[in-house]
Amino acid sequence: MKPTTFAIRGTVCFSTDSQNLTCLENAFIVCQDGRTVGVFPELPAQFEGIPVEDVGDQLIIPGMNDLHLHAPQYAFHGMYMDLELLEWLNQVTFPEEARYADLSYAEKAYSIFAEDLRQSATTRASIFATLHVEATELLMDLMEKTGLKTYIGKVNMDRNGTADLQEKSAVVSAGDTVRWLTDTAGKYENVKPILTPRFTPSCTDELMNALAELQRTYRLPVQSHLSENQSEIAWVHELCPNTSFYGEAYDQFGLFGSPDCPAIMAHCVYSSDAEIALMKKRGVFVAHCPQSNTNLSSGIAPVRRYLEEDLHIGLGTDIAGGHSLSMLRAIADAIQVSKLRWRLVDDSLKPLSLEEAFYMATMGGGAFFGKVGTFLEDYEFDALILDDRGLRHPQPLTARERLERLIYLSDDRCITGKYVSGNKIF
Ligand code: XAN
Repeated sequence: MKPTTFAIRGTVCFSTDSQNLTCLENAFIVCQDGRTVGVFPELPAQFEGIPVEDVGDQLIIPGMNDLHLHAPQYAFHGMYMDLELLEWLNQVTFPEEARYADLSYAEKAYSIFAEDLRQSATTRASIFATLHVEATELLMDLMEKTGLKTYIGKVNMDRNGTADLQEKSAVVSAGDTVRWLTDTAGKYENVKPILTPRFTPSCTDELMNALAELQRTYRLPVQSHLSENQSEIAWVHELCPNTSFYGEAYDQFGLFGSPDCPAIMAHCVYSSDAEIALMKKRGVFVAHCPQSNTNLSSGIAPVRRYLEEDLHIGLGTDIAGGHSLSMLRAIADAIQVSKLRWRLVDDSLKPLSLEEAFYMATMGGGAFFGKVGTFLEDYEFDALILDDRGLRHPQPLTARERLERLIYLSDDRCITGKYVSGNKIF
């Protein structure tokens, strides 16, 4: 039987809020029933005799929460990076996603995705599938087996797709969504459904109305895209002349979330003051995707502003606008693009610190999943064990320095252990 109470001993680093990182050497983290009891310099007397995994000098950090990625696009990650969003969708993304009508292709591609995500730094994720019900269910089955905690969405899109990637009507799209929700209800421990209208240009008003009804019936969270690219924003303005900003195109149907059942909106590169105010009111989670925004030449989101305004904010790899599945890489990317924005766009918004970007990848995004993303008491115990012995250095480094180097230099081979909700993944 799995022990329900155990401790891990090593060098522990975690955020306590968006500004502060705690690092403790030779510390014990005690986990009970999947949750953190606390981090201690010595094992407290009441826990004497529990199993202790001593990881020596290795770092123990909270698991990474990827707020935005597309599983079907993993098949072309690292390719076709020289287009902007709308051309990239039509020429590359939609043709690839159409292939998931073929379950044998879906099985091959999704098996690679699920295994690579299992071995990555990600412990929780919110994932787009495609519009296909069967392939989405297959992805859910595969992700369930990884032990990672994920939200997965069957995509809705009934306009502006391609001949082989578009649902026939709003009625068909909503009907397929109900079939998907019914098929998968109560089936999984680790996987939950999330409503996924692709973005406003992909969904008719009739479909948005039908999804809003499903959202209310099933109390589902929502994920979509928002204010990513200037041509996209101009298009939404044409499609929805009754709205004054993009976010309203979701909100008018009740699909912009609410504080008790929030929506994740990916990108938010060009959100106006009014859009930011509404995001705050509705408790929207911003999924900042710096690598994708660079690859698709979309722009640089004003993340410092979102932090200052106290919006919920996390990071997304946005596979395959983003080319790397690594959330550690996403932390470094977020810091780097914030420096370029500061120098080239707006010198009033200071660049992100390591503390802030690490917080976004762990606690910031983790809040979407519950009490997740840190080692404070009663948070779910999601952890990574990181071995940096391969990153040689002539003199001893502080724990914070070692963490920073791992963020900038490590790859999956440095991840020697991974826990989700107290369960050992590897
Ligand atoms: N808008 C999108 N943006 C993006 O980065 N990736 C997508 O697949 C997509 N669909 C709509």
